[in-house]
Order: sequence, then C-alpha cells, then structure tokens
Amino acid sequence: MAPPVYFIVLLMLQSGLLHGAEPQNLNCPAHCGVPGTPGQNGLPGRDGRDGKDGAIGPKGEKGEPGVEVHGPPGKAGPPGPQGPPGPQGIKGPPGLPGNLGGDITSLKSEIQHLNTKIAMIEKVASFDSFRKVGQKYFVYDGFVESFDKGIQYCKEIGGAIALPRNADENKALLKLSVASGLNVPNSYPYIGASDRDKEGQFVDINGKPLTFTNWDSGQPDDYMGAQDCGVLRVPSGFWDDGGCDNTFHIVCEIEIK
Ligand SMILES: [Ca+2]
Repeated sequence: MAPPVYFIVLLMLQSGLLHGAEPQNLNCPAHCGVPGTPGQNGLPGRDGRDGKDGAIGPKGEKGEPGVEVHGPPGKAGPPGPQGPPGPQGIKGPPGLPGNLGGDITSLKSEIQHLNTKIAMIEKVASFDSFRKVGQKYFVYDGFVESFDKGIQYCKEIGGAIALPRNADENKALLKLSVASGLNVPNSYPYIGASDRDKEGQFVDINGKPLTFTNWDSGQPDDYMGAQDCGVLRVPSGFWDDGGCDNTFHIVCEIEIK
C-alpha cells in the first residue's frame, strides 16, 4: 500500500526539496512561528518626475471673429520727398472772346469816370446856389472878394471864375444871380474877362480871346481909366467893365463832363 500524498509532501518539505532557491532564515529554527500581523502603511512617497510629452491633441474649434478696435491716430510723420511731376491735365474750356476783356477795361474806366462825376456833382450840390447849363454848373456860396481873389477861390474849388460862353450860359448865370439876391446896386457878380494886359482887348483868365460877349450899350468904357474887369449887370444880364479891386460877388463855374 502506497503512502498517502500528504505524507510525501511533508517529507519533501522537511528535506528541503520544496524550498527551491528561496533563502532560508538561518536564524529561524526549523519550525518558525505563526507570521505576525502586517505593519501599517508608510508615508506617501515623493512625487514622481514629469512624464514624457503626450501625443498632440485634436485641433480645437474655430474661435469667434474678433472686434476691430482702432487706436488713436499716431503723430504725423515727416513730409515725404517731392514726387515726380504729374501728367498733363485735361484741356480747359475755351476762354472768353478777346474783345470782352477790352469791354471790361472800358467798363472799369466808365465806372471810374462816373465816380469822379458823382463826386463833383456832390461838391456842386454843397453850394448855397447852383445852376446847370449844358455840362457847366454855376455855383455861388456868398463869397465876396476882388477879381484876383475870386480867380484863386474858384481855382481852389476845382473850377474857374464864371464866364458865359454863349447866350444860354449868360441866361443861366443871370438866373442864379437873381435867385441869389445879387441885384444889389453897385454890387455885381464878376465875370472872368479882363483887359488889364491890353486896354480895350478883353480876354479870358487864360489870355484867350472871348468867343461870346454881351456888353451893355456904351460898355466897356473903362470909366475913369480904372475899369478893366468884367461884371454882369443884374437883372439886365448885360456886361459892364468895373474895377478889378472892388469886392464883388464871386460866382464860379464847374464843368462836369
Ligand atoms: Ca464900365
């Protein structure tokens, strides 16, 4: 009868056949006691080192479009270099007819002339009395003086001492004289005619012969040898010669063309 199996195993354990390569505790006697209870877990060990990079992940979704925000403009930079000349421009419209330029020049001249004329008429209108005949105005402002001072006065106002050149002007001068109350006995308005240079030969203040006269009967008579300057009798309208140093009314004439 064969021995039981457990008995064979027990024999092998006792002979060390079943110990294999496991080292034996030399201090442990052949029959070690029952193993003790397991010890408590030790403290966690330190963190391990970083692992290797993982594989590249999948591509993310496309983000929302950003909002455009303009920052404040920067400072102007320095001017750049001058560029090359541009191309020739398109042809302009035709100019005004040549004679129009001349017309404008003529208009400007006319305006200037009118302005001068207006200024002179305003001057005439500033006198106490004035009367127009043709292009001539007789003006009177109450000035009473000698013949020579009368010539100077009328020159200073831009005219000349009154001298009718025709019947109409003589009539106009008379009307102004009457209207101005110059019909005072022995007081007349002077007229710009004199024979001081050559007795009996009356000329105007520029020495030119008279083209019109209206002498009264028997005049000029150079009475007492002391009458060399012309005067207008008022209200007859005839001429006489009188003293040049008398203080008579000074009527001036201003021509406005
Ligand atoms: Ca006389």
